[in-house]
Amino acid sequence: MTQIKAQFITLEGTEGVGKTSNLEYIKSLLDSAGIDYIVTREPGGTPLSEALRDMLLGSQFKGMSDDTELLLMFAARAEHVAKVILPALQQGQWVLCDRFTDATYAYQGGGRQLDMQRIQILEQWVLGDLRPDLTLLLDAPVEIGRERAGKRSEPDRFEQERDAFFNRVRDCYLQRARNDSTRMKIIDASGDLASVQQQIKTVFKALLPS
Ligand code: Z5A
Repeated sequence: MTQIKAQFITLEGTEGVGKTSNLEYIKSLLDSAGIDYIVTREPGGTPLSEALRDMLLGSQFKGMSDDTELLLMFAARAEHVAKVILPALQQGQWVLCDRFTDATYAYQGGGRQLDMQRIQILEQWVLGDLRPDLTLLLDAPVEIGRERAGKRSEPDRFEQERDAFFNRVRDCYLQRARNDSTRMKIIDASGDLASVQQQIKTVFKALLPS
């Protein structure tokens, strides 16, 4: 079997597009290929980052400023990268991460309309040269994702935003994917799970050792 360097793979998309559901499918593809990997998420992935996640998503600090939100996202990421992501990649383990910095560009940049240059500065500071090798952008109209997510649980601090916010988030994701099409693959997530998984399988076929 050809050995390839440990890959850093991220999943992105607006709420309810099916990241969690398809993560299970991706795990099954990696398992079948005998790949050693870890699964993690953002914000979160370490005890400190999970505590920050609770602050960011919960209702306790509902009125936090947009800058605070941005800085907390990167504080959580700094800890996650240092304690989990880099050590795993250095040991040859693949990393499968539910959301990463593209989410900051999309939500804090697109959604909250914060200055993209500030995000770039923080990205450079916190990540240095680290970038995902592959990002799957699960894309579906905002109404479809909201309808799917709505069937599930109490809305978090982001899920309480209006459709205009999520449409800016989606537009930003799509723009980034068009500008970086080698790394970011757009998956049409509006159809049934089987059709989404078929597209994911095609992307992974090109990546996994044969
Ligand atoms: N955030 C941020 O602002 N800045 C950042 O830098 C980062 C994050 C990293 C937490 O994300 C929030 O943090 C997020 C952005 C912000 N807020 N929002 N919105 P999260 O990933 O934990 O939360 P989420 O985006 O809301 O994820 P989710 O609701 O768990 O959605 P999902 O994982 O994409 O969907 P799912 O749970 O797999 O599926 C939802 C339902 O749809 C479920 O019942 C499935 O069975 C069903 N489903 C899934 N796919 C299909 C298809 N194809 N057909 C039919 N039904 C389906």
